[in-house]
Amino acid sequence: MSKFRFSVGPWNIHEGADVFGPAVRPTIAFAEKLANFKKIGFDAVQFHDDDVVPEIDTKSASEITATARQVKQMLDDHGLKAEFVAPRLWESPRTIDGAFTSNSEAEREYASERSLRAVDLCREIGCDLLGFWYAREGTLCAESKDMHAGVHRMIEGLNRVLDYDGTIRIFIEPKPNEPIDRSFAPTMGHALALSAETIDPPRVGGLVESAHATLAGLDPANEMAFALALGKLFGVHLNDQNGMKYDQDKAFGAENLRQAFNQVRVLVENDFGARGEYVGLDVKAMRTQKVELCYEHLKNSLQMVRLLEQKVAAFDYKIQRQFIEARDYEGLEMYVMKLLLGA
Ligand code: XUL
Ligand code: MN
Repeated sequence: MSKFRFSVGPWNIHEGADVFGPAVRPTIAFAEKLANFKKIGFDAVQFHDDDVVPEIDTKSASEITATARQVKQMLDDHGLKAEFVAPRLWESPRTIDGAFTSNSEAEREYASERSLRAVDLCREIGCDLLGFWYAREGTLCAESKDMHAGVHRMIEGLNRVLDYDGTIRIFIEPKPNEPIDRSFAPTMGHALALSAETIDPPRVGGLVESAHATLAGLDPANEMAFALALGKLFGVHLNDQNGMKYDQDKAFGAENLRQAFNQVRVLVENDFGARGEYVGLDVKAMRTQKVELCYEHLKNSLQMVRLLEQKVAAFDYKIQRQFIEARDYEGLEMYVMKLLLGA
């Protein structure tokens, strides 16, 4: 049994297209995904705004509300909650040069308006958390944007949302690159610095994705611990990543078991989840995976969290203290590796 409640996004079951090749698996209907999510052991669903309302930019306000209510009903029918809504600010022709940091004022305004619609969606589907992954806030050409102005525009964008709804909470999900080269919010430190400058800092926190931290050359467990220490870890996206290359979203623990252990340890030690937070996954099946087995990466990731919770329960804090007192960190490291190997 896990002490955590888990969430997953519908995009985590996908058709397998990558930058160099087309889809290799058929599309699975949303209702079927929900049924399987529940069966596998998830409690909540993460949404982009257009996961709730497809082609949201072409829909009227009443169409948006009607579709959102249907989705809420489907969640209720499956015994699932909504965790958050994240406006998808990276696919529109109006966000080619960024959203809040676009060089075009009209495009910046589009980003804000679309974010406010995402707040409405949160309310319709029953959550109070809005997510910002700043996919295109940064540069491909280093000289193309004024970062000083960009930072203030991102804060302004956050303030617009905070001002629009007095109880909505926002997380920033930092990522250093991809699709942008130089991101304006690459790490949790950047995210929380932005938070501190808003009109209501307690309502703006961060979400750590393991792969994003790894892409920044950082330890995901430390990124989590940093946000936890400041009371700012609003969510996590557990997954894994082999070094600093393209974003892989591999099954949790598949690449770096010790780092995965330390992520679970930090979450357990700091009572993550006690304020209603979910342990979210953001994992993608490999392109080679056949459709009959396209949920395995989710099952495996959940199993890995649970197995690592057992390892955390077995972690002997007295032994840890003895090694710390002797300043024998070689010994402590070997103790952890033997614990993980069951040796
Ligand atoms: C992209 C990523 C997104 C966010 C949600 O790398 O992780 O799926 O988690 O917008
Ligand atoms: Mn993510």
